[in-house]
Amino acid sequence: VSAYQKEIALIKVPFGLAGARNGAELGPDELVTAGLKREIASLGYRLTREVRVDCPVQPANVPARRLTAKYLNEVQQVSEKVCQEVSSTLEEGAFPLVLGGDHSVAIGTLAGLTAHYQKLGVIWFDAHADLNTEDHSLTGNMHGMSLAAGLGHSTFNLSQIRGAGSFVDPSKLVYIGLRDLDLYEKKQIRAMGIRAFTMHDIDRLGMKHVIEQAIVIAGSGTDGIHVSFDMDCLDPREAPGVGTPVPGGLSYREAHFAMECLASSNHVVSMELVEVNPLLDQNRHTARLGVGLIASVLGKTIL
Ligand code: Z70
Ligand code: MN
Ligand code: MN
Ligand code: MN
Repeated sequence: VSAYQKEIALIKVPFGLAGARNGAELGPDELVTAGLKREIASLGYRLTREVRVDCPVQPANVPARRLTAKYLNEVQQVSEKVCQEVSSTLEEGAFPLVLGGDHSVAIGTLAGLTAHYQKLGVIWFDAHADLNTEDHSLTGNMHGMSLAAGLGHSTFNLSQIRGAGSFVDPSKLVYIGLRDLDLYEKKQIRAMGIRAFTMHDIDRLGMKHVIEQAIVIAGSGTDGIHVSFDMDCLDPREAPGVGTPVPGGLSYREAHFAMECLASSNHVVSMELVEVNPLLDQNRHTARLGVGLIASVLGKTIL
């Protein structure tokens, strides 16, 4: 975040229909209750916009047949609204902070960001690659398809969202924290040559090297870096309140250090934090970690 940019918009997206289970729709309120707005204010930001995107909730009758992309219409509706809010925020010169919701909210965020930035860098913190298409997904859950939509691989993609810009450039995309990939996703990462720092790479190289490389890849020759942070990148022993916990994840310290490095890079232009699930959490612990990570990206330092 650049020092002069001290205006921020809070875009809450209580949408959970594209996730693996109920509860992600409660994420935005949980993060606010955990003290997010206090942190933002004490860092000296002016909250210029605070919106709660109107999101469809679980209909009475759940789709019976197995769909290739469940709740596609709902995801499309939400994506358009998020796109609009992110676009307006950027037009006003403020920093968009998007709170999920499941990770399908990233489709709208990317749509709004690409409308404003010609060359967007993206760092995607996640246990998962979210690269499935409607034809390849084994679950039909669209939170596992958000980057495929951003890159233009899936049938439902950014080009179907009113106001969206062009697709994300795969050479400016970096993954951090991967450890649970479907076969198709592995093939895609290799075929597209996407820079992916898996948990293996973090163990081998250390987070310092990994985040420095990620900032170079996503930050040089781009208009800025979007941080898309899926809370399931963290180890579930520390962050149990997520829809799809996968063992062997990032420690809070590693993730927190990465956020501090991102802040001092001055390249971050937006952030979203998704997949906080209060129903699976203990004592709001996961949301509190989320607030700490956001505060660090926004410039909070220990000393
Ligand atoms: C799996 C799928 C996923 C998040 C789980 C899981 C995807 N690859 N994404 N949790 N955030 O269903 O496509
Ligand atoms: Mn994800
Ligand atoms: Mn994930
Ligand atoms: Mn630079």
